[in-house]
Amino acid sequence: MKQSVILAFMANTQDRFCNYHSAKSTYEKLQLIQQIKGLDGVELVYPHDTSTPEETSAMMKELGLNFAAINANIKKDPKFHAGSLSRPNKEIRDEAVNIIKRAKDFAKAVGAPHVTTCPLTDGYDMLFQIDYKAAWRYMIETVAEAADYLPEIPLFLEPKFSETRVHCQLDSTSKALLLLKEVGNKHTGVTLDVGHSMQSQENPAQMLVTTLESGFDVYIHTNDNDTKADWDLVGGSRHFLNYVELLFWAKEYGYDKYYTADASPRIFNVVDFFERHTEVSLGIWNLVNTLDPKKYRKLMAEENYNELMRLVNKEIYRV
Ligand SMILES: [Mn+2]
Repeated sequence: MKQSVILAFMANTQDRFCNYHSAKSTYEKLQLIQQIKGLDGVELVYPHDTSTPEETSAMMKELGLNFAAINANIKKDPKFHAGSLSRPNKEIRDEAVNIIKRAKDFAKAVGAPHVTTCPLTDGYDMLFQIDYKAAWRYMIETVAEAADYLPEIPLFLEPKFSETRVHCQLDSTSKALLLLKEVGNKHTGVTLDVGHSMQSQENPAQMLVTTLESGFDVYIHTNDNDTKADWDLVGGSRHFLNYVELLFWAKEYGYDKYYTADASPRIFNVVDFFERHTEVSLGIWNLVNTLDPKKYRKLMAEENYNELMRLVNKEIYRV
């Protein structure tokens, strides 16, 4: 199991009420990642965490870290606060697509495997706020253009139910999958964020399988929450069995990308917080490797639910 983390969580973050931790340079954040046991990958946000490909690569190499993904940020700039890929204004849409294209150029230059983007500002707050027809058509058009560019660097879309819009345009894994079906480019996939999926009342394991069976790739972000909001807690801290089931199916499909922690330390010590995350993630991975998938899938085929429950109690919960 390869584990990585999103660089931004190494330094100051904020919610509506508080600021947490202090600001750090990209190099200082990378140095902190190097201290965390169980991590050797980084997801960097383009363009906020990156300088030139040469400079960024040199820092990563010096610290012995690998690129898990490049995250194209199409929400932070004030011009994108009300949306980016689905906006009526073509200039804004073009600028968002351009950021994804430049992120792909950057990924190629540094040897990162793919680009992911989370269009969190696309969507709406009130009813009668946006033209759903135009927004959906624009979203297909802009994602298609971004996906067509440099296809050797695949583009992953990360859906989320809510925040920053009250209702995001890509409000579930299914909606992202539907968009990818409309776009019809095989060099695309879904960034399956465990917490986002659960906030959309999905089961992450089922959505992993559904996406892969539909012919699209998956990249996994790990964390946990209470299913009501995207709290970005340590993995398994509230939904242990969901995490076990996700890794069970990821292993069945031979998932070989990084598992990237998209978790926010807030009141916790940053290094300790991520060590508890990598520890539980690796622990669950090791646990999954003790299970016999053939046995489980045979019982599923036989609809032997009682024996499956017994096995979960005995082999997973170990009670
Ligand atoms: Mn995420």
